[in-house]
Amino acid sequence: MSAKECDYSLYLVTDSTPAILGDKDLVSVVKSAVEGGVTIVQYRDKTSETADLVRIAKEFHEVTKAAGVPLLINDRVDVALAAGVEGVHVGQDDLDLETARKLLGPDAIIGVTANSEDEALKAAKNGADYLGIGTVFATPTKENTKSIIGTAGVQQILNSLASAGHDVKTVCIGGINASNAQRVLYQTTSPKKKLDGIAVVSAIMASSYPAAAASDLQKLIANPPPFA
Ligand code: TZP
Ligand code: MG
Repeated sequence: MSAKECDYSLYLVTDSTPAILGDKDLVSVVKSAVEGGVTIVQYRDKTSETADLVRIAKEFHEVTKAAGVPLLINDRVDVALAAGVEGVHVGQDDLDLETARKLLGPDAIIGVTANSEDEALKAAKNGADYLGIGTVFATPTKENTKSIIGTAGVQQILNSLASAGHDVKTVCIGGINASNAQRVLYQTTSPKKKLDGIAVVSAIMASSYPAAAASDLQKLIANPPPFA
């Protein structure tokens, strides 16, 4: 399976802040999460210096590569290139998708944050491999988010992507954990399109048992929700 055809079902976004990571070792948490069943990892770090970002990205990559799990870098195309990882995730205020694609090439995985139908349609049209849709629920992990769109907002975005004929992959993010993951998947699904996965930060990064947290989430995702 090429990196492009990757499994988005359980998408881990890392967080190195003490409020979430506690005194755990960052690379060990990622290793445990991958062992527990995370299928794709995004290294998100808003504070480290560039040289540290590249060094940590390379450490992550040793772990993810061995497991066949793609590694993406948040915001920083230069760091992705320097570390030789599989791709990037860019927000609406980051380097634009077209430039990121030019720099990284056709085989790179490029994801874009989408908060609205317009943002989603534009990113899909411009060749994003996947969209990170959100914020679904309010979360202390990222307080300065734009609007909270709920599961209904995610479903509306999925519907308009399907109506426009886009088969872009989709995950959603924001406040998702083991107690609501199945509901999120169920409530966002429409006859036209369903999410390819869920993205979490604190549900895994803040856990004292990241491998168990990941495998519990993976079981919930893999089993049909009991709502239907
Ligand atoms: N983008 C939208 S919400 C969010 C990001 C990076 C943080 C999600 O964190 P958590 O802990 O999974 O709610
Ligand atoms: Mg960003």
